[in-house]
Amino acid sequence: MGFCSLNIPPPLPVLPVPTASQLKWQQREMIMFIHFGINTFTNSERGTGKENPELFNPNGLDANQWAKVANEAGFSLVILTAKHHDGFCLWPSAYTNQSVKSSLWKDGKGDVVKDLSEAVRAQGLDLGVYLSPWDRFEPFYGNEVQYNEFYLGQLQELLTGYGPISEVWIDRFKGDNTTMIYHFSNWFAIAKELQIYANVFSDAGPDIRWVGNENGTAGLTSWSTINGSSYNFGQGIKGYLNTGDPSGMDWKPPECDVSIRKGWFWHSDQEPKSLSQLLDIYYTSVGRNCVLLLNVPPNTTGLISGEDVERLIEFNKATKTIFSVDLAAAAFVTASSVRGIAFNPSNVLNNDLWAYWAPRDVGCSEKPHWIELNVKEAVEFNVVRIQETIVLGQRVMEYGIYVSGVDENKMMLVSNGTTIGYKRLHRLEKPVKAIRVLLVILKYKGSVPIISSFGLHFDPFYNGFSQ
Ligand code: FUL
Repeated sequence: MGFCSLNIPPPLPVLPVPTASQLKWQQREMIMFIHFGINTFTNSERGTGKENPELFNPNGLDANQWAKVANEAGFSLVILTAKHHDGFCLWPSAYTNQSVKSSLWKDGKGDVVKDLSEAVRAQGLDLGVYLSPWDRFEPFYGNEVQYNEFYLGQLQELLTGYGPISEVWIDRFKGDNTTMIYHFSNWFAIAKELQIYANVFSDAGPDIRWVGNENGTAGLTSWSTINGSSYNFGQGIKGYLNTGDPSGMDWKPPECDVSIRKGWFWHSDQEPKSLSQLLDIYYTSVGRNCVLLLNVPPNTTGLISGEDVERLIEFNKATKTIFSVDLAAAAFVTASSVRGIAFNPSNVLNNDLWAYWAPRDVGCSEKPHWIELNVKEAVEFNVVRIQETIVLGQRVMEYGIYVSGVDENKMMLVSNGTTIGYKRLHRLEKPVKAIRVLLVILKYKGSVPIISSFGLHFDPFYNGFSQ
Protein backbone atom coordinates (compact mmCIF):
# COMPACT_ATOMS: atom_id res chain seq x y z
CA MET A 1 0.00 0.00 0.00
CA GLY A 2 1.58 3.29 -1.08
CA PHE A 3 1.02 6.53 0.67
CA CYS A 4 1.30 10.06 -0.62
CA SER A 5 2.50 13.15 1.17
CA LEU A 6 -0.20 15.16 2.89
CA ASN A 7 -0.78 18.88 2.72
CA ILE A 8 0.23 21.12 5.57
CA PRO A 9 -2.90 23.02 6.67
CA PRO A 10 -3.06 26.83 6.96
CA PRO A 11 -1.82 28.45 10.17
CA LEU A 12 -4.38 29.25 12.87
CA PRO A 13 -6.05 32.65 12.53
CA VAL A 14 -5.24 35.56 14.82
CA LEU A 15 -8.64 36.66 16.11
CA PRO A 16 -10.67 38.67 15.41
CA VAL A 17 -11.19 38.04 11.69
CA PRO A 18 -13.63 39.78 9.32
CA THR A 19 -17.11 38.46 8.59
CA ALA A 20 -17.85 37.53 4.97
CA SER A 21 -19.73 40.85 4.55
CA GLN A 22 -16.83 42.87 5.98
CA LEU A 23 -14.43 41.07 3.65
CA LYS A 24 -16.60 41.87 0.65
CA TRP A 25 -16.82 45.51 1.78
CA GLN A 26 -13.02 45.77 2.12
CA GLN A 27 -12.46 44.38 -1.35
CA ARG A 28 -14.70 47.06 -2.85
CA GLU A 29 -11.94 49.56 -1.97
CA MET A 30 -14.10 52.51 -3.16
CA ILE A 31 -17.76 53.34 -2.46
CA MET A 32 -19.72 56.29 -3.85
CA PHE A 33 -21.58 58.54 -1.42
CA ILE A 34 -24.44 60.68 -2.75
CA HIS A 35 -25.52 63.73 -0.77
CA PHE A 36 -28.74 65.00 -2.27
CA GLY A 37 -31.83 66.53 -0.70
CA ILE A 38 -33.50 69.78 0.25
CA ASN A 39 -30.05 71.32 0.92
CA THR A 40 -29.28 70.98 -2.78
CA PHE A 41 -32.09 73.48 -3.44
CA THR A 42 -31.41 75.89 -0.57
CA ASN A 43 -27.66 76.01 -1.25
CA SER A 44 -27.01 74.80 2.26
CA GLU A 45 -24.84 72.20 4.00
CA ARG A 46 -27.05 71.82 7.05
CA GLY A 47 -30.78 72.44 6.74
CA THR A 48 -32.84 73.74 9.65
CA GLY A 49 -35.91 71.55 9.18
CA LYS A 50 -37.96 74.65 8.36
CA GLU A 51 -37.57 74.26 4.60
CA ASN A 52 -40.59 74.27 2.35
CA PRO A 53 -40.65 70.76 0.79
CA GLU A 54 -41.96 72.29 -2.45
CA LEU A 55 -38.45 73.61 -3.06
CA PHE A 56 -37.35 70.07 -3.94
CA ASN A 57 -37.79 69.90 -7.70
CA PRO A 58 -34.95 68.20 -9.60
CA ASN A 59 -36.78 68.19 -12.94
CA GLY A 60 -34.05 66.31 -14.79
CA LEU A 61 -33.33 63.73 -12.09
CA ASP A 62 -31.90 60.60 -13.64
CA ALA A 63 -30.72 57.99 -11.14
CA ASN A 64 -29.54 55.91 -14.11
CA GLN A 65 -26.95 58.59 -14.81
CA TRP A 66 -25.71 58.40 -11.19
CA ALA A 67 -25.44 54.63 -11.34
CA LYS A 68 -23.73 54.63 -14.75
CA VAL A 69 -21.19 57.17 -13.57
CA ALA A 70 -20.58 55.11 -10.43
CA ASN A 71 -20.02 52.00 -12.50
CA GLU A 72 -17.75 53.68 -15.05
CA ALA A 73 -15.72 55.26 -12.25
CA GLY A 74 -15.08 51.93 -10.51
CA PHE A 75 -17.53 51.99 -7.59
CA SER A 76 -19.50 48.84 -6.75
CA LEU A 77 -21.74 50.31 -4.04
CA VAL A 78 -23.64 53.61 -3.88
CA ILE A 79 -24.83 55.06 -0.55
CA LEU A 80 -27.62 57.68 -0.67
CA THR A 81 -28.59 60.26 1.96
CA ALA A 82 -32.16 58.97 2.26
CA LYS A 83 -32.56 61.56 5.04
CA HIS A 84 -30.07 64.21 6.17
CA HIS A 85 -30.19 66.33 9.36
CA ASP A 86 -33.00 68.56 7.97
CA GLY A 87 -35.47 65.65 8.10
CA PHE A 88 -36.52 65.79 4.43
CA CYS A 89 -36.97 62.22 3.16
CA LEU A 90 -36.07 61.17 -0.38
CA TRP A 91 -38.67 58.40 -0.16
CA PRO A 92 -42.40 58.79 0.67
CA SER A 93 -42.13 57.78 4.34
CA ALA A 94 -45.46 57.00 5.96
CA TYR A 95 -44.25 58.64 9.20
CA THR A 96 -43.79 62.23 8.01
CA ASN A 97 -44.97 64.65 5.34
CA GLN A 98 -41.54 66.28 5.09
CA SER A 99 -40.60 64.26 2.04
CA VAL A 100 -40.76 63.89 -1.72
CA LYS A 101 -44.51 63.39 -1.46
CA SER A 102 -44.94 67.08 -0.48
CA SER A 103 -42.65 68.29 -3.25
CA LEU A 104 -43.40 69.46 -6.77
CA TRP A 105 -41.14 66.77 -8.22
CA LYS A 106 -43.27 64.26 -10.17
CA ASP A 107 -46.34 65.85 -8.53
CA GLY A 108 -45.34 64.30 -5.21
CA LYS A 109 -45.35 60.79 -6.65
CA GLY A 110 -41.59 60.32 -6.95
CA ASP A 111 -39.25 58.17 -4.86
CA VAL A 112 -35.50 58.77 -5.20
CA VAL A 113 -34.59 55.70 -3.16
CA LYS A 114 -36.65 53.50 -5.47
CA ASP A 115 -35.21 55.12 -8.61
CA LEU A 116 -31.67 54.61 -7.35
CA SER A 117 -32.27 51.05 -6.15
CA GLU A 118 -33.46 50.10 -9.66
CA ALA A 119 -30.69 52.04 -11.37
CA VAL A 120 -27.83 50.52 -9.37
CA ARG A 121 -29.19 47.02 -9.87
CA ALA A 122 -29.39 47.59 -13.62
CA GLN A 123 -25.66 48.39 -13.48
CA GLY A 124 -24.85 45.38 -11.32
CA LEU A 125 -24.04 47.59 -8.32
CA ASP A 126 -25.25 47.54 -4.71
CA LEU A 127 -27.18 50.07 -2.64
CA GLY A 128 -26.62 51.61 0.79
CA VAL A 129 -28.62 54.18 2.78
CA TYR A 130 -27.73 56.99 5.16
CA LEU A 131 -30.52 57.75 7.64
CA SER A 132 -29.54 60.71 9.80
CA PRO A 133 -30.50 60.28 13.47
CA TRP A 134 -30.50 64.05 13.92
CA ASP A 135 -33.82 65.22 12.48
CA ARG A 136 -34.41 68.95 12.75
CA PHE A 137 -37.94 68.74 11.36
CA GLU A 138 -39.51 65.93 13.33
CA PRO A 139 -41.62 67.28 16.24
CA PHE A 140 -40.95 64.09 18.27
CA TYR A 141 -37.22 64.77 18.21
CA GLY A 142 -36.12 65.15 21.85
CA ASN A 143 -38.71 62.70 23.12
CA GLU A 144 -36.67 59.58 23.77
CA VAL A 145 -39.18 56.80 23.21
CA GLN A 146 -41.26 58.43 20.51
CA TYR A 147 -38.31 59.56 18.42
CA ASN A 148 -36.48 56.24 18.69
CA GLU A 149 -39.64 54.49 17.54
CA PHE A 150 -40.04 56.97 14.70
CA TYR A 151 -36.43 56.41 13.60
CA LEU A 152 -36.87 52.65 13.73
CA GLY A 153 -40.06 52.93 11.68
CA GLN A 154 -38.17 54.83 9.00
CA LEU A 155 -35.25 52.42 9.11
CA GLN A 156 -37.69 49.56 8.65
CA GLU A 157 -39.23 51.26 5.60
CA LEU A 158 -35.82 51.63 3.99
CA LEU A 159 -34.63 48.13 4.83
CA THR A 160 -37.77 46.33 3.68
CA GLY A 161 -38.92 48.32 0.67
CA TYR A 162 -35.93 48.47 -1.65
CA GLY A 163 -34.33 45.03 -1.96
CA PRO A 164 -30.92 44.13 -0.57
CA ILE A 165 -29.10 46.95 1.24
CA SER A 166 -25.34 46.48 1.56
CA GLU A 167 -24.48 49.29 3.97
CA VAL A 168 -26.49 51.23 6.55
CA TRP A 169 -24.77 54.51 7.37
CA ILE A 170 -25.59 56.07 10.74
CA ASP A 171 -23.77 59.01 12.34
CA ARG A 172 -24.03 60.27 15.91
CA PHE A 173 -24.85 63.93 15.41
CA LYS A 174 -27.48 65.64 17.54
CA GLY A 175 -28.56 69.18 18.21
CA ASP A 176 -26.69 71.26 20.80
CA ASN A 177 -29.60 71.91 23.13
CA THR A 178 -31.07 68.48 23.34
CA THR A 179 -30.98 65.60 25.73
CA MET A 180 -32.01 63.26 22.92
CA ILE A 181 -30.70 59.75 23.52
CA TYR A 182 -30.33 57.51 20.50
CA HIS A 183 -31.03 53.80 20.99
CA PHE A 184 -28.21 52.60 18.77
CA SER A 185 -28.37 49.01 19.98
CA ASN A 186 -32.03 48.75 18.97
CA TRP A 187 -31.34 50.27 15.57
CA PHE A 188 -28.31 48.06 14.88
CA ALA A 189 -30.17 44.91 15.94
CA ILE A 190 -33.19 45.63 13.74
CA ALA A 191 -30.96 46.61 10.81
CA LYS A 192 -29.17 43.24 11.04
CA GLU A 193 -32.44 41.38 11.44
CA LEU A 194 -33.85 42.93 8.28
CA GLN A 195 -30.67 42.88 6.18
CA ILE A 196 -28.41 40.12 7.38
CA TYR A 197 -25.64 40.84 4.85
CA ALA A 198 -25.59 44.60 5.41
CA ASN A 199 -22.63 46.24 7.10
CA VAL A 200 -23.71 48.87 9.60
CA PHE A 201 -21.46 51.91 9.81
CA SER A 202 -21.30 54.28 12.75
CA ASP A 203 -18.46 55.95 14.66
CA ALA A 204 -17.56 52.63 16.26
CA GLY A 205 -19.35 50.06 14.17
CA PRO A 206 -20.95 47.49 14.74
CA ASP A 207 -19.37 46.51 11.39
CA ILE A 208 -17.48 49.49 10.05
CA ARG A 209 -15.97 52.37 11.99
CA TRP A 210 -15.38 56.02 11.16
CA VAL A 211 -11.76 56.94 10.44
CA GLY A 212 -11.98 59.98 12.74
CA ASN A 213 -11.81 62.78 10.12
CA GLU A 214 -13.48 63.83 6.90
CA ASN A 215 -10.42 64.49 4.76
CA GLY A 216 -9.72 60.95 3.61
CA THR A 217 -6.72 60.24 5.82
CA ALA A 218 -6.27 57.04 7.76
CA GLY A 219 -3.46 56.71 10.28
CA LEU A 220 -0.02 55.61 9.09
CA THR A 221 -0.69 52.90 11.61
CA SER A 222 -4.09 51.52 10.67
CA TRP A 223 -5.54 48.52 12.50
CA SER A 224 -8.84 47.01 11.41
CA THR A 225 -9.43 46.21 15.07
CA ILE A 226 -10.64 48.28 18.03
CA ASN A 227 -12.20 47.55 21.37
CA GLY A 228 -15.81 48.42 20.72
CA SER A 229 -16.79 48.07 24.35
CA SER A 230 -14.30 50.66 25.63
CA TYR A 231 -15.55 53.16 23.08
CA ASN A 232 -16.46 56.40 24.80
CA PHE A 233 -17.14 59.35 22.57
CA GLY A 234 -15.29 62.56 23.35
CA GLN A 235 -12.16 61.09 24.98
CA GLY A 236 -9.57 61.51 22.27
CA ILE A 237 -11.62 59.02 20.37
CA LYS A 238 -10.83 60.44 16.95
CA GLY A 239 -7.18 59.40 17.27
CA TYR A 240 -8.22 55.96 18.48
CA LEU A 241 -10.57 55.48 15.54
CA ASN A 242 -7.92 56.79 13.15
CA THR A 243 -5.24 54.24 14.04
CA GLY A 244 -7.28 51.41 15.55
CA ASP A 245 -6.00 49.21 18.32
CA PRO A 246 -3.55 46.29 17.99
CA SER A 247 -5.13 44.65 21.01
CA GLY A 248 -8.67 45.33 19.77
CA MET A 249 -11.07 42.43 20.25
CA ASP A 250 -13.49 43.59 17.51
CA TRP A 251 -12.99 43.63 13.75
CA LYS A 252 -14.33 47.10 12.86
CA PRO A 253 -12.32 48.37 9.90
CA PRO A 254 -12.15 52.10 9.10
CA GLU A 255 -14.02 53.90 6.31
CA CYS A 256 -12.80 57.29 5.00
CA ASP A 257 -15.71 59.58 4.08
CA VAL A 258 -14.66 62.61 2.07
CA SER A 259 -16.28 64.76 -0.60
CA ILE A 260 -15.07 65.32 -4.14
CA ARG A 261 -15.95 69.00 -3.56
CA LYS A 262 -15.55 71.23 -0.51
CA GLY A 263 -19.14 70.65 0.60
CA TRP A 264 -21.14 67.46 0.93
CA PHE A 265 -24.01 68.97 -1.08
CA TRP A 266 -23.78 70.56 -4.51
CA HIS A 267 -23.15 74.33 -4.68
CA SER A 268 -22.76 76.23 -7.95
CA ASP A 269 -19.58 77.97 -6.76
CA GLN A 270 -17.66 74.82 -5.85
CA GLU A 271 -15.63 72.56 -8.08
CA PRO A 272 -14.26 69.05 -7.88
CA LYS A 273 -10.88 68.38 -6.33
CA SER A 274 -7.94 67.98 -8.71
CA LEU A 275 -6.72 64.60 -9.91
CA SER A 276 -3.61 64.86 -7.76
CA GLN A 277 -5.72 65.65 -4.66
CA LEU A 278 -7.90 62.61 -5.36
CA LEU A 279 -4.83 60.43 -5.84
CA ASP A 280 -3.37 61.69 -2.56
CA ILE A 281 -6.64 60.70 -0.88
CA TYR A 282 -6.52 57.30 -2.56
CA TYR A 283 -3.06 56.62 -1.14
CA THR A 284 -3.96 57.83 2.36
CA SER A 285 -7.19 55.81 2.47
CA VAL A 286 -7.17 52.70 0.24
CA GLY A 287 -3.39 52.70 0.58
CA ARG A 288 -3.70 52.61 4.38
CA ASN A 289 -6.02 49.68 4.91
CA CYS A 290 -9.25 51.70 4.50
CA VAL A 291 -12.22 51.87 2.18
CA LEU A 292 -12.68 55.24 0.49
CA LEU A 293 -16.26 56.56 0.63
CA LEU A 294 -16.13 59.35 -1.94
CA ASN A 295 -19.08 61.76 -2.02
CA VAL A 296 -20.29 63.02 -5.41
CA PRO A 297 -23.27 65.40 -5.03
CA PRO A 298 -25.86 65.69 -7.83
CA ASN A 299 -26.87 69.25 -8.82
CA THR A 300 -30.28 70.99 -8.78
CA THR A 301 -31.22 69.39 -12.10
CA GLY A 302 -30.76 66.03 -10.43
CA LEU A 303 -27.64 65.03 -12.37
CA ILE A 304 -23.98 64.57 -11.48
CA SER A 305 -22.30 67.60 -13.07
CA GLY A 306 -20.11 67.18 -16.14
CA GLU A 307 -16.93 68.34 -14.42
CA ASP A 308 -17.38 65.80 -11.61
CA VAL A 309 -18.03 63.02 -14.13
CA GLU A 310 -14.86 63.95 -16.02
CA ARG A 311 -12.78 64.04 -12.86
CA LEU A 312 -14.09 60.66 -11.71
CA ILE A 313 -13.31 59.03 -15.05
CA GLU A 314 -9.85 60.61 -15.01
CA PHE A 315 -9.32 59.32 -11.45
CA ASN A 316 -10.38 55.81 -12.38
CA LYS A 317 -8.14 55.83 -15.46
CA ALA A 318 -5.21 57.01 -13.36
CA THR A 319 -5.55 54.26 -10.74
CA LYS A 320 -5.90 51.71 -13.55
CA THR A 321 -2.76 53.07 -15.25
CA ILE A 322 -0.83 52.74 -12.00
CA PHE A 323 -2.13 49.44 -10.68
CA SER A 324 -3.06 47.34 -13.70
CA VAL A 325 0.64 46.76 -14.37
CA ASP A 326 2.60 44.93 -11.69
CA LEU A 327 6.27 45.32 -12.51
CA ALA A 328 7.02 42.35 -10.27
CA ALA A 329 4.62 40.02 -12.10
CA ALA A 330 7.43 37.84 -13.52
CA ALA A 331 9.69 38.03 -10.47
CA PHE A 332 11.44 35.09 -8.87
CA VAL A 333 10.35 35.13 -5.23
CA THR A 334 12.36 33.80 -2.31
CA ALA A 335 11.73 33.92 1.43
CA SER A 336 13.34 33.29 4.81
CA SER A 337 11.39 30.02 5.03
CA VAL A 338 8.26 28.37 3.67
CA ARG A 339 5.56 26.64 5.69
CA GLY A 340 4.90 24.13 2.90
CA ILE A 341 4.36 23.92 -0.83
CA ALA A 342 0.87 25.48 -0.64
CA PHE A 343 2.36 28.59 0.95
CA ASN A 344 5.01 29.26 -1.66
CA PRO A 345 6.49 32.78 -1.78
CA SER A 346 5.40 33.13 -5.43
CA ASN A 347 1.77 33.19 -4.20
CA VAL A 348 2.32 36.91 -3.49
CA LEU A 349 2.22 37.53 -7.24
CA ASN A 350 -1.46 36.68 -7.59
CA ASN A 351 -4.45 38.56 -6.21
CA ASP A 352 -6.15 35.70 -4.41
CA LEU A 353 -6.47 36.53 -0.70
CA TRP A 354 -6.44 32.81 0.12
CA ALA A 355 -3.20 32.17 -1.80
CA TYR A 356 -0.37 33.53 0.30
CA TRP A 357 3.14 33.12 1.53
CA ALA A 358 3.52 31.84 5.07
CA PRO A 359 6.89 31.11 6.66
CA ARG A 360 7.64 28.17 8.93
CA ASP A 361 6.70 28.57 12.55
CA VAL A 362 9.81 27.69 14.51
CA GLY A 363 9.44 30.01 17.46
CA CYS A 364 11.58 33.10 17.79
CA SER A 365 14.79 31.79 16.26
CA GLU A 366 13.98 32.63 12.65
CA LYS A 367 12.73 36.15 13.26
CA PRO A 368 12.68 38.40 11.35
CA HIS A 369 10.93 36.78 8.44
CA TRP A 370 11.56 38.15 4.99
CA ILE A 371 10.40 37.80 1.40
CA GLU A 372 12.24 39.04 -1.68
CA LEU A 373 11.29 39.82 -5.28
CA ASN A 374 14.00 39.33 -7.86
CA VAL A 375 13.01 40.75 -11.23
CA LYS A 376 16.12 39.70 -13.21
CA GLU A 377 16.11 42.89 -15.29
CA ALA A 378 15.98 46.18 -13.39
CA VAL A 379 12.55 47.84 -13.16
CA GLU A 380 11.74 51.42 -12.27
CA PHE A 381 8.96 51.98 -9.74
CA ASN A 382 7.76 54.52 -7.19
CA VAL A 383 4.97 52.57 -5.49
CA VAL A 384 5.32 49.41 -3.41
CA ARG A 385 2.10 47.50 -2.68
CA ILE A 386 1.89 45.02 0.21
CA GLN A 387 -1.21 43.08 1.27
CA GLU A 388 -1.82 40.81 4.23
CA THR A 389 -4.09 37.81 4.24
CA ILE A 390 -6.64 39.47 6.52
CA VAL A 391 -8.89 36.40 6.24
CA LEU A 392 -6.59 35.01 8.97
CA GLY A 393 -6.43 38.27 10.96
CA GLN A 394 -4.25 41.37 10.79
CA ARG A 395 -0.74 40.66 12.09
CA VAL A 396 2.15 42.81 10.89
CA MET A 397 3.33 45.53 13.32
CA GLU A 398 6.66 46.66 11.90
CA TYR A 399 8.57 46.17 8.66
CA GLY A 400 11.11 47.66 6.27
CA ILE A 401 11.39 47.69 2.47
CA TYR A 402 14.88 47.43 0.96
CA VAL A 403 16.11 47.51 -2.63
CA SER A 404 19.30 46.78 -4.47
CA GLY A 405 20.28 47.83 -7.97
CA VAL A 406 22.00 46.09 -10.83
CA ASP A 407 25.56 45.49 -9.61
CA GLU A 408 25.03 46.17 -5.97
CA ASN A 409 25.08 43.65 -3.22
CA LYS A 410 24.00 46.10 -0.57
CA MET A 411 20.31 46.47 0.25
CA MET A 412 19.16 50.05 0.79
CA LEU A 413 16.17 50.94 2.97
CA VAL A 414 13.61 52.90 0.89
CA SER A 415 10.59 52.84 3.18
CA ASN A 416 9.26 51.32 6.35
CA GLY A 417 6.01 51.02 8.18
CA THR A 418 3.99 49.63 11.03
CA THR A 419 0.69 48.05 9.91
CA ILE A 420 -0.13 46.57 6.51
CA GLY A 421 -3.67 45.15 6.68
CA TYR A 422 -5.70 44.50 3.55
CA LYS A 423 -3.59 46.91 1.49
CA ARG A 424 -0.66 49.21 2.16
CA LEU A 425 0.70 51.43 -0.59
CA HIS A 426 4.08 53.10 -0.17
CA ARG A 427 4.81 56.02 -2.45
CA LEU A 428 8.52 56.57 -2.73
CA GLU A 429 9.92 60.11 -2.84
CA LYS A 430 11.72 59.35 -6.10
CA PRO A 431 11.41 56.50 -8.60
CA VAL A 432 13.82 53.66 -7.80
CA LYS A 433 15.53 51.30 -10.26
CA ALA A 434 16.09 47.91 -8.73
CA ILE A 435 16.53 44.22 -9.34
CA ARG A 436 15.84 43.00 -5.82
CA VAL A 437 13.13 44.27 -3.49
CA LEU A 438 13.08 42.90 0.02
CA LEU A 439 10.35 43.06 2.65
CA VAL A 440 11.64 42.41 6.17
CA ILE A 441 8.96 41.82 8.79
CA LEU A 442 10.28 42.75 12.20
CA LYS A 443 7.24 42.51 14.47
CA TYR A 444 3.90 40.78 14.16
CA LYS A 445 1.03 39.23 16.09
CA GLY A 446 0.51 35.47 16.09
CA SER A 447 2.97 32.72 15.26
CA VAL A 448 3.90 33.94 11.78
CA PRO A 449 3.19 36.88 9.44
CA ILE A 450 1.21 36.05 6.28
CA ILE A 451 1.55 38.03 3.05
CA SER A 452 -0.97 37.67 0.25
CA SER A 453 0.42 40.14 -2.26
CA PHE A 454 3.64 42.11 -2.88
CA GLY A 455 3.84 44.25 -6.02
CA LEU A 456 5.72 47.12 -7.65
CA HIS A 457 4.10 49.91 -9.66
CA PHE A 458 4.96 53.08 -11.48
CA ASP A 459 2.82 56.14 -10.79
CA PRO A 460 3.43 58.68 -13.59
CA PHE A 461 1.18 61.23 -11.87
CA TYR A 462 3.33 61.54 -8.76
CA ASN A 463 6.18 64.01 -8.59
CA GLY A 464 7.09 63.27 -5.00
CA PHE A 465 5.94 66.62 -3.66
CA SER A 466 2.18 66.50 -3.55
CA GLN A 467 2.07 65.30 0.05
C1 FUL B 1 -21.75 64.09 8.96
C2 FUL B 1 -22.78 65.15 8.59
O1 FUL B 1 -22.93 66.12 9.62
C3 FUL B 1 -22.33 65.83 7.32
O2 FUL B 1 -23.26 66.78 6.88
C4 FUL B 1 -22.15 64.76 6.25
O3 FUL B 1 -23.39 64.17 5.96
C5 FUL B 1 -21.16 63.72 6.72
C6 FUL B 1 -20.96 62.62 5.74
O4 FUL B 1 -21.60 63.16 7.94
O5 FUL B 1 -22.10 63.40 10.11
